[in-house]
Amino acid sequence: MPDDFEAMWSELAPLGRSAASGGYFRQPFTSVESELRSWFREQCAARELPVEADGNGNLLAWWGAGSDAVLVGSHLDSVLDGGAYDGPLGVVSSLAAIDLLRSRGVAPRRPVAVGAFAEEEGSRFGLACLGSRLASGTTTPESARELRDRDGVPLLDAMAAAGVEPSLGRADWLDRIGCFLELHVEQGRDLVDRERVVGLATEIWPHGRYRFDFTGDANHAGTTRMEDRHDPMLSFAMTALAAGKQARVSGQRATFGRVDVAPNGTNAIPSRVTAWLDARGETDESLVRLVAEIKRQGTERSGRDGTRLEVTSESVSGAVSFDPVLTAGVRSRLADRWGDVPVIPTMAGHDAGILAAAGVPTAMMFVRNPTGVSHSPEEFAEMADCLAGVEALADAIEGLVS
Ligand code: HGY
Ligand code: MN
Ligand code: MN
Repeated sequence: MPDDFEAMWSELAPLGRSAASGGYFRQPFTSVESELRSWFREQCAARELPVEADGNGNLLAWWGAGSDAVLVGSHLDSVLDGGAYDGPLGVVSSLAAIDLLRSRGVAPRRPVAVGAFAEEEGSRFGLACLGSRLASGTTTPESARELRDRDGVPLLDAMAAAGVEPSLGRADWLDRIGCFLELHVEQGRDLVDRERVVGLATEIWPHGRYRFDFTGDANHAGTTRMEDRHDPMLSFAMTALAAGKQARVSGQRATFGRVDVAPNGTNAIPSRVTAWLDARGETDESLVRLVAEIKRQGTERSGRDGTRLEVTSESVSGAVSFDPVLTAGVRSRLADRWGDVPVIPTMAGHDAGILAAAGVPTAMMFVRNPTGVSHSPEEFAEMADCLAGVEALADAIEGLVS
């Protein structure tokens, strides 16, 4: 008898959990992530689901073989100090949904695949959805080979060290996928405000990551007169304030969540501040406008500070609309048990967005999160809601394979 949802969830609970914060550090190709991958393989073995590794770090477990498969699943990695649910909820729910379908006696007419995608958060190599980008050909192997983590470890070395045999590039499993349905914890309070347990997604907002390099002149913190300084920290600080204000007034999102300061000493004016902007906009045009305005204000301030600013787009993902036919089909399938399921946009990126942009008919299902918090230890879903999500996912899959 394979483990049920609650048993699987409690097995995962200690893996990568920080005793200090209660949050998770499940960075790709680390020893803890290897444990997660082994756990996934063991669970699939217990269900007699053969697992395929694609050389990009992604794992796919197959219930049935052939083409036109219904792909479900999500990712096992987390942001730095993240929650337990973002990612693993979709993977664990998919395995539990297969158990439920088997107990219902469903004999699928199409294969069902459960995916566990690599480096969805971009928390180690900086590029979100790295596994699905490589598998879909959205990112080239050549550019991925250039990726390094914060300690300078190249992606391929990290993969090899984790026992993942790298063979980067478009995956042939993509040609065997008919559609993708990713279940995810909600990362806002839409469902809780509506008192609904499950929802579906309409679209993903365009979003991107931009590196802001501010350079100035290192000097003594005591002996350098204030008017003689070229302090890149001041240029950055003003740019961060401008980003917050611009996003607020235009109804978009802008966040500087990561900063690297050189030489990072208390008694020296920094020579360089590198900060990463995560920006998201309602449309492709509004995202471009937002980033351009932040850059303009940062450049203007740098001019006044006698510092220099260089902005590099590290990744930009355009607007994604989920497949309306697939979404409507899932919605009508869910209507019997779940009523009129809300369909809501999301400002978060997902592997579902990458595969949708690559032409795979894709839909997303959300499970209520009472805190509305995500990318933080506070992220949460009630066990009863998780189990309801499993049932809804099983209902949706059953509709697609019957
Ligand atoms: O950052 C994101 O939007 C996603 O959660 N990976
Ligand atoms: Mn996330
Ligand atoms: Mn996620």
